[in-house]
Amino acid sequence: MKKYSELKAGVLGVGFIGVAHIEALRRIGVAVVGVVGSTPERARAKAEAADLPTVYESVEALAADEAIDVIHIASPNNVHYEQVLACLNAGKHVVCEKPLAVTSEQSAELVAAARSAGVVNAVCFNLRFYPNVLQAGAMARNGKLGKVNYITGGYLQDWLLLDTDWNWRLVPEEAGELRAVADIGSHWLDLARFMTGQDVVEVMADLHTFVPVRRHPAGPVETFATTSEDDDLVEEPMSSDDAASIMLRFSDGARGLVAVSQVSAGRKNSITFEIDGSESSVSWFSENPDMLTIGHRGRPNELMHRDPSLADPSVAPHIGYPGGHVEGYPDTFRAMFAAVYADVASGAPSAEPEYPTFKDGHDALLVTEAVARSAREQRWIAIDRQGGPT
Ligand code: SOE
Repeated sequence: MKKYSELKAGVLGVGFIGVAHIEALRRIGVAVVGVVGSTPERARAKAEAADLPTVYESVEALAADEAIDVIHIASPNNVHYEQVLACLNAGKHVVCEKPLAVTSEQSAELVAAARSAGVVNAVCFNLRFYPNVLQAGAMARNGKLGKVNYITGGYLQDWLLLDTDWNWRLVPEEAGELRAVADIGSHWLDLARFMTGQDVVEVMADLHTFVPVRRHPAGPVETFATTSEDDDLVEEPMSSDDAASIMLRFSDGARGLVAVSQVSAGRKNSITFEIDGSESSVSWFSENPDMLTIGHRGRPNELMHRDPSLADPSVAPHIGYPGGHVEGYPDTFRAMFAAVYADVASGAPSAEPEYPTFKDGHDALLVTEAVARSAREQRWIAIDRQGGPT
């Protein structure tokens, strides 16, 4: 059993999310010894500005460093598959940002490859680790709400509202065909499945492109950054989903409804859910993450503070601070990586990992592919889980 302080990590991708990984790893005491960027020049510039560790020239060079135990992949979606394989083949434990790959064929192969390599494998559905998401899930799965009937909510942002907003996520060759649904809808769909313990079995989806033409600079624009009107802007016709409305059917009979949008003015990173049971409900809003509303029919509703002394016993160990010391988005990475590195420190995945694995990443791709097909064919589409990795 190693101590976290004896473990070494490398990070692929030094954009918004890559730096969030580095910060969280430093908080749990894991040394980040190397990074790789889209180009060595960009990585060196970012490393200089953000006090990042050594820049490696390539993924292969980072994977070849025998001192590194774990590699985090926070690069654009289109290179996840090849980078995960390179790291698995080098015997590394792997934490990959969602989506795990751009197709479920690729993700099925990565599930099998991680299993045969016997290494810890995680997909960064970090939003599960908001303490009140963990609490809501414990209540739903433990019968505290009665039978779970209806799950609703949304994931709304506005950073792609303007026609001058730009990012690699808008480029199908880098991000894949689905955009808002793959980027943030996948988080909400994973939360619904995780909290209820029910798989999504059928979907009916309507996707829409509200910004048909965008104007962007020639070079890359970092996530959540804005483009100046003074740049030399290039016009680009768009076809990926700015927003989506998705109806859901779950494996134990529950129904659901989710709104996904990256063009909702004023919604910066707004996740909401309500889980309605036959006896009670829970509802939550990510921009006020410490509070969980518990709804009742025959008695007053309750407003519960995130508080390790009040939380379900399965939740308390993942809470970092006492009640009232608000925990937010960055803390979800810390809590998730603490769970992942407990397995890394033991040398292998536990029988029931407390974090989302490649299997969860594969399931997310099966669901989002069904969403894309439903929107194309304008009908309910069932998710086929036969024949895939078990
Ligand atoms: C951009 O939409 C983004 O950075 C997503 O890619 C992340 O997964 C989400 O957690 C925050 O917003």
